[in-house]
This record gives sequence, C-alpha cells and structure tokens, in this order.
Amino acid sequence: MKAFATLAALTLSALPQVAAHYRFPSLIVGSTTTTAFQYVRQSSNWNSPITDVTSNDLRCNAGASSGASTSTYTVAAGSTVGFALDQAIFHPGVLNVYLTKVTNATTADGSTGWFKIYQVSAVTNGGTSITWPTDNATQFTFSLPKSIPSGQYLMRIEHIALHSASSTGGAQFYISCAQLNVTGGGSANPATVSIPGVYSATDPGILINIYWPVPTTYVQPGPTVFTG
Ligand SMILES: *[C@@H]1O[C@H](CO)[C@@H](O)[C@H](O)[C@H]1NC(C)=O
Ligand SMILES: *[C@@H]1O[C@H](CO)[C@@H](O)[C@H](O)[C@H]1NC(C)=O
Ligand SMILES: *[C@@H]1O[C@H](CO)[C@@H](O)[C@H](O)[C@H]1NC(C)=O
Ligand SMILES: [Cu+2]
Repeated sequence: MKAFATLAALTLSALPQVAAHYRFPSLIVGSTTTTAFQYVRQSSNWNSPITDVTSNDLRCNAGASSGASTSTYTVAAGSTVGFALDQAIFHPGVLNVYLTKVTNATTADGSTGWFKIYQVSAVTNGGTSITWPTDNATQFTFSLPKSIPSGQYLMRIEHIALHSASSTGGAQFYISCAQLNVTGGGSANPATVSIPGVYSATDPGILINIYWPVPTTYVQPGPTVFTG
C-alpha cells in the first residue's frame, strides 16, 4: 500500500512534464484573452489527444460533453474571436474551427450539426517541401460569420498533429470547445456535418506519412469553410 502510494505520488508529480501537451484553454474575443477554462470546457484527460475519429470525444474532448462549470460568452456576429494556447504548438499539423448551433450551450453535447469557419492547412511545394504554418503558434483568431443566426453555439477548435499519422489511428486530435451566445446575427443556414462522422481514419489528410516521400499535396480534413 505504501509502495503503491509512493509510486502513485511519483507518477502524479511526473505527469505535468510527461503529458504536458498543448491545449486551448482560453477564449479570445476582440483583443481580450479570457481566463483559462472560464468559457472553454475543461477536459478530463489533460488533453491527451483523441485518436479515435469515431468517438463522441471527438466533439469537445474527453469529459467535456457538457459545461456545467463553464460560462457562456455573449458576442456579436462578425466579431473577432479565437483561442489562446497554454503553450506553443510543437507538433506538425493542421487546424480547423467549427461551430454548432445549440439550444443551450451549457448542456449541449455536440450531437447537432457542425460547420467549419476557419482552417490553417499545410503548405506544399510539389513534393520539394511541406511546411506547417501552425508551428509554434500560441493563439489563433478569426471572424465569427456575420450572417449566422443569433443564439447559443459551441465553438470547437482542433489541431490535428500528424507526426505519427503514417499508421491508422496515429493522427492526434487536440480539441477544445468554447460556449458562445451570439447576438445581432442573420439568417444563414450553413450546411453541416456530424462529429463524429466528418472524418474517416483513412482520409488522405489524416492517414499520411508527412516525412517521406514528401507529400506533393495536402488535403485538409473536413468540409470547406463557411464564410458567410
Ligand atoms: C441552460 O441549462 C442550464 C443547466 O440546466 C440552466 O441553468 C440554464 O438556465 C439554461 N440556459 C438557458 C439560456 O436556457
Ligand atoms: C519553431 O521553433 C523551433 C524551436 O525554436 C524552431 O526550430 C523552428 O524553426 C520554429 N518554426 C517556425 C515555423 O517558426
Ligand atoms: C444571450 O444574449 C441575449 C441578448 O443579450 C440575452 O438576452 C441572453 O440572456 C443571453 N443568453 C445567455 C445564455 O447568455
Ligand atoms: Cu505529443
């Protein structure tokens, strides 16, 4: 028992170093970066990545299927919003941001339809090189579409790390969801996808050896960006 307790203590104290992956804990609105996990749902896994694209954890991360202790930020459609990281991105990969309209952002489980509002892909050069504009990033900002209907939303960010993506299930999804209450919106009705469902483990941008041969092109996972 004592040996176990000591081992457990050692393991726990080692965790922050061993498992300190980058996360997206803070919502950005305009020029304000909000407190970590105030408007972003906290996960239960220290943001170990999700690797199963068929899991419901692909929606908002493990342990984040509701947001009882998370606040909802009221923001006008068309505003600049974003997410700040707790540490710079250190895996090569790509980024997507999705919205889903919900009746209550606190209780929403992400089973409603999602549309993409922002992405950062890879840059290829006909097989000479592939580079990753998300390298070393500490935050991302973009616009909430002006035309989306007013109401509550989950805003989901994912970084898909591709350093181990040459075998099935090797891509790593780092995910957070923020809770928004959008005002002053319009009447757009963007086409949506389901999460899970939007990705297959064998999508060309998910099952890929990024090192050799150097990919000639990169196919960004998911639908096109809704820009309305
Ligand atoms: C959302 O659900 C929470 C938890 O059930 C409740 O306290 C809150 O009043 C609801 N908010 C709205 C706007 O319906
Ligand atoms: C990211 O940081 C590393 C380590 O400082 C550096 O080697 C690399 O060139 C940087 N990449 C970009 C795209 O800035
Ligand atoms: C959303 O914003 C509207 C308009 O300001 C407000 O009446 C409503 O209480 C807000 N809802 C939440 C959940 O913050
Ligand atoms: Cu890692």
